[in-house]
Amino acid sequence: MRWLNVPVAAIVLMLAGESAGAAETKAGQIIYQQQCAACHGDDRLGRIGPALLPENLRRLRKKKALKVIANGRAATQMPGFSKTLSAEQISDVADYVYSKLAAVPDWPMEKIKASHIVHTDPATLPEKPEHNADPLNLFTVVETGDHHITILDGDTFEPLARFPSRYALHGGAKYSPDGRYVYFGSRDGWVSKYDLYSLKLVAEIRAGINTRNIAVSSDGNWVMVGNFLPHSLVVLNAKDLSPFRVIPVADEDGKTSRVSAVYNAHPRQSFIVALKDIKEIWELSYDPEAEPIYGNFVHNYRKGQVEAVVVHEQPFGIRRIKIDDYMDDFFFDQAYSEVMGAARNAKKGQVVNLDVRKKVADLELSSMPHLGSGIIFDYKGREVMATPHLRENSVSVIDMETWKTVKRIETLGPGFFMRSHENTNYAWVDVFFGEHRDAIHVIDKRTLEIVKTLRPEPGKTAAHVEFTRDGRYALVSIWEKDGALVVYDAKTLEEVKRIPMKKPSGKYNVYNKINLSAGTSH
Ligand code: DHE
Repeated sequence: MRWLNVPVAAIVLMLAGESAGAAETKAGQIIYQQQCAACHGDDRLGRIGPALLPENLRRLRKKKALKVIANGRAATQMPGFSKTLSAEQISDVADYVYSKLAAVPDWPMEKIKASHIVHTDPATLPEKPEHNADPLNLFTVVETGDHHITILDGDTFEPLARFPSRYALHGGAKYSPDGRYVYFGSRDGWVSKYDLYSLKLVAEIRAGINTRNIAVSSDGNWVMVGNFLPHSLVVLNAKDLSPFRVIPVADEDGKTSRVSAVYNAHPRQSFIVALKDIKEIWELSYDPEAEPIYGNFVHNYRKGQVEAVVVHEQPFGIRRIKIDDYMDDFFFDQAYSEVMGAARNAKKGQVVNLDVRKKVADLELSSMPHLGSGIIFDYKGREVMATPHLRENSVSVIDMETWKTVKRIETLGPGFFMRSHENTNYAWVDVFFGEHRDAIHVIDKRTLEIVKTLRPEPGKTAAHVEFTRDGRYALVSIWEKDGALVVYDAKTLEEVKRIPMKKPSGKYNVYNKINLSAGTSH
């Protein structure tokens, strides 16, 4: 092993008594402090570069990380280190950044406040759109290939704007109720707000170290951020993203938990939160008329003790719903009174009624699908929910009254996303994994049969479909670094146009989202 400008005595001292693996991690730590800390932070929590923690790097295979350290990352400020570091040293740095921190890092209010950036004073924003496109038929396209966003005109399919995003956005882009603003969450905890009238970035803030997803309230006043690291929810003022409250996530015994996901339950005027490590679902109301919540607990997390029982004033008092099992994520019925969900590894799903606040049925779901993927539609006069599975070659169609599975539609492989629209008879589902990952099945909602399998670019992953506001066109991603959006006529299933994009992971139509189309995610 070669060393970089490090006194031998220091190394000997550091490595004394360490196992081989730990020694490499230590060696990596030293190189990290010299070469990487300036951009990624002394504590690995990120600075101008992203956070380098195993939780944040879960989507990046170690082999790929080695390549990035050696060769840099195109279109970013990440340089390559192959000329400065040996292969062994690069491997040591990778070992270090994939090693867990000794303690769950904190990200308190002061740090959140210090990260706040207002790019454009909200008071200076125009009253009308400064472009000629239909503001409700825009698509926000997240391009994870080079971490950019494209705003696409949904009538002409021409890009209106393209700008850099924070590193690794995940989850759907969320709109203000009038569709004017779009909000993004990154896995690194950054939340960004963009104005679709002036095509300008409004504000950004880092609300966590490793964030799960964000939700926007139906009154347009709040953004709720659910974090993996630290174990917290963070409420932001939607206007300029200034922080309003940090809510630690813990049960009555002080056991803390990661947030699996947070969603806005629009008719309830509340946020519903799924938790990964506590058997509870939380409801936090922002309804100004909501009753105060009694009997919540204040914890001293460091001591693991309950210190007081308090009344939580609204907004955002915590209403706890105890459940039988953990809930990794869930899906709402159209009325938002019931949620269907499951733990990732559970044998059965569960249906929980949010009004009676308990489980009301078991669900024939052997494992939870990738959420944000299910759709609702009418099948023979019954409301059904359909979703692909991450580990099974099928789409489950479930009756939302009896909670029984109506049909399992066999597919060519496990899928990630399913989409439809009120104005089409078809539902589209991708085959994200395996040799048929280039395939998209088109299912007839009236017969639950696959009527066509499209292969937009043979050999290249095809995924994530979203419709134009009128449902006439379906946009499919070619999920490759040099990928594309392929526009299909939703009736003839013929290709209409191809727009080059850098791994367009998801696309979100303003109208369909703000009108809560049953064919898409909200
Ligand atoms: Fe996602 C949405 C969870 C891996 C791309 N994903 C979501 C949501 C959740 C979730 C809870 C809904 C949040 C929302 O929209 O507000 N995703 C998970 C996982 O638990 C999982 C399996 C593992 C993980 O790493 O977290 C996972 N997701 C992925 C990917 O590997 C994908 C394909 C690529 C990526 O960017 O990481 C991916 N997830 C997406 C996308 C959405 C999403 C594009 C939004 C879908 C939509 O149309 O709304």
